[in-house]
Amino acid sequence: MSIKLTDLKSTLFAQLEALEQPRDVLKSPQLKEAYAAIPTLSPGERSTFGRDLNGLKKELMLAIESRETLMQQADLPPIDVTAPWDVNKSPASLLPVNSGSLHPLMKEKARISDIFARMGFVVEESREIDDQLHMFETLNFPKGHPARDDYDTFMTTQVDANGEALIAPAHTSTMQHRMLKKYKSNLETKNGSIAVVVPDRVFRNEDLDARHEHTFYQVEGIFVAKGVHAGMLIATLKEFLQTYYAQELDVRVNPFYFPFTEPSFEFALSCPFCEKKGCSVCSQEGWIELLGCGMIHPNVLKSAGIDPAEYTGFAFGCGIDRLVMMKYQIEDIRHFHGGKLNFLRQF
Ligand code: FA5
Repeated sequence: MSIKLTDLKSTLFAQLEALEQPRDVLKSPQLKEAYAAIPTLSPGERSTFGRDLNGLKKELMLAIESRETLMQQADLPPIDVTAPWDVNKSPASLLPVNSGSLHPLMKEKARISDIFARMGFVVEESREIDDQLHMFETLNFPKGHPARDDYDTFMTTQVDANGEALIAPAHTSTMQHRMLKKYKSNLETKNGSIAVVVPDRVFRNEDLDARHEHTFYQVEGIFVAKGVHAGMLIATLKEFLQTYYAQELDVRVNPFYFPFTEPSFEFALSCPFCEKKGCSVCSQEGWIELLGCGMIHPNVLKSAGIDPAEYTGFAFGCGIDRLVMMKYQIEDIRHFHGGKLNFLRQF
């Protein structure tokens, strides 16, 4: 018996390592030769050699399969250990990949900014922590003013240079003073004006319901020039709202009070959920308040160094969440931050 199985094994495993297709090792001439030798052996040798050769082939098959598995894995992308798993499946599998989308409020914020930009307004950002000087004092709310209570918000333990707690702004009007100062030099140019909108996030210590969130979005508008009057304010807002909703609207303008505007107004839109009959979304009023506005108070202009005898202006602060609720007939503002994919996927 001239074929030694230990030598054959080394030869076959060396061939396997070198081959691109592991299964081609089964066509090895040395293996064929070993099988061909079986009938030539004596009956005693035949059964031992045949059994050992079959054992060697089994080992070879296992080695082929493990090399094939390794080769397949080398083609796979690396495992992302942060990927989300669907643990409700057994065994757990990767969740299907759905490309995400912008949150509906962010999409609408971009649309709103776009409309105002086309109307000639500059778009600026607000901030998520501010001081009481900008939130109140420069807006004509002196210390202890009772209207401060309407803007109750979250406070930090950190204090500013005056020893006052920093706060999460309750309205985008916190940017008015900064914007008036930043764009004041525009007024000196011929037909110059300040025209700015600030769409951003605000925070309130609020009793939550279908219309009230603790974190929501507003868009602040500021326009200052010579000879600006309330008719311009109402026309600008109507133009914006009709462009946004792409239709004629049923709007109600009521006198209101804000310390930083005089006169002040409140704009409401007829409730799309009950056609003015009254329902839980509009608190049985038939109208939904969308925004507050008015002619900028002379003290606010003065504190930014603008002479109110020469310039007048209007300002408004509109709830973006409410605008979007009206547009898509969303009956509860809390859906926006509820994190439900079924809700978000509709947009
Ligand atoms: C203000 O915040 C004033 N800064 C608006 C303003 C700006 C007046 C400039 C004059 C000049 P008010 O608190 O009414 O006003 O809020 C304005 C709008 O924000 C409301 O009309 C409403 O649409 C929205 N809003 C107010 N509170 C909430 C809340 N908790 N959840 C959702 N939206 C709200």
